[in-house]
Amino acid sequence: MKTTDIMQQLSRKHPGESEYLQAVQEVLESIEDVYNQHPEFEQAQIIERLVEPDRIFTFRVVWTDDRGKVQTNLGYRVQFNSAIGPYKGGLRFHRAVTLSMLKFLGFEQTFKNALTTLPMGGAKGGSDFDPVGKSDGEIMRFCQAFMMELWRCIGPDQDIPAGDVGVGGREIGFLNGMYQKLAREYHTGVLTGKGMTWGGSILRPEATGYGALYFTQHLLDKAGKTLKGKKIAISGFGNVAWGAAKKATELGAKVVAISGPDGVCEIADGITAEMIDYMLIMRASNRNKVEDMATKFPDKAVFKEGKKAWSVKCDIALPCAFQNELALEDAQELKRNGCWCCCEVSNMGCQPDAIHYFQHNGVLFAPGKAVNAGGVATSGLEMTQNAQHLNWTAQEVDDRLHHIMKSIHEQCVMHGTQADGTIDYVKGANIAGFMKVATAMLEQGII
Ligand code: 2IT
Repeated sequence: MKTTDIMQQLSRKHPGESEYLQAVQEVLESIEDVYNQHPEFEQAQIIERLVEPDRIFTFRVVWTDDRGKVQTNLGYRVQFNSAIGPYKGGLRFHRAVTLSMLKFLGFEQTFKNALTTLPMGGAKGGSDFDPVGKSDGEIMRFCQAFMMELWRCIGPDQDIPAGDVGVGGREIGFLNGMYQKLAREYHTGVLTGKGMTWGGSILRPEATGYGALYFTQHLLDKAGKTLKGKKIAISGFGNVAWGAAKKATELGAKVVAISGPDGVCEIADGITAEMIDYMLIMRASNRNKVEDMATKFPDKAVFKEGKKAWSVKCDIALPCAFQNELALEDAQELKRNGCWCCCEVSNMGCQPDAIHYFQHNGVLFAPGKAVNAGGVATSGLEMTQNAQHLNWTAQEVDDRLHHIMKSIHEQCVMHGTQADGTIDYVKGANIAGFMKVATAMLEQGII
């Protein structure tokens, strides 16, 4: 297998699908050597099969806004790979959603889910619906209209969606209500990220951010460092940024920045518990403005319009917002300002040349599919609780999440340790995830 040949074929077949092609290229580059040591993979054409989704559903979603105007959006579910378990992955509602974006996310999800140690295949879905500025009523009507098509594609043993950007507990509630009405099935297991009174798992809302900090702890420990007293810059202020800020603060680090599409809030003395709680209100408002933090806490946060989190001096950068949010110039600015570690929490948050720069300039780097896997892992734990018809305690879920993040870190070290003793976490995560999925495909024949 040669990455360049496969990429050439793929870009001919899927012209213009830039995020998808970027995600595939990153994985192929890291696994090429290992792949070529296994002629049985080549013989079964594992790569050619693995880079294409099993199937894609696309549908029209029509709903009526508060002024009575009819709105038309596009809906998708990409069922990427089911070699190790039923399809599992989030739904993204964002105005920029395209099929290319969901294919990249579904592809990444396949390897990430393999790393969690749990039996879950990869999927992703969503819509170009823009939640910004929408009322609760509009969100509900959109979710109901979206589920009117999606329900036929999913099920607790087939495909289990969850949240992602623009989809949190409120949206999962509206989606689940409509699913039950349409399917006339009242089990709790078809979506994860549910509310605590109707089958949700304690700690699922926090899990992506908490897991990311547990992973960061292991990475720092391996490098002989700790989180205590370190300055952390976080991008975004949504669910993932919230969980990361909460756990980072609890572990003794100082969160000095959060950001949004409008700019950055610099928080010189570190974010407080009150401010972390306020992030939830900011997200629920659908205003999408981080400036609201500085308006609410004028003596603690300073808003800088148009600036990114990466302009704030820090030790550790945690991208928690969107793909490609950290460019080469940002990586260079971070390094100039003394940053020595970047754990990517968003999916494909760093551009390829930024990752390359980090890796060649002594900045510790770990990729999203390892760092953020605590979210989907805890979705897996929610599925187990649903199947058992019981709820675990916070302690039990947290212990399991800890254990899973430790195992993901170990898999990265096992497959990513280089001849000079350094650890390439990108290679480590990609090879570990790939080997599991490829072996499962091989053992199940040509299908
Ligand atoms: O990117 C992700 O891993 C998620 N959005 C969570 C998916 C899930 O099924 O919990």
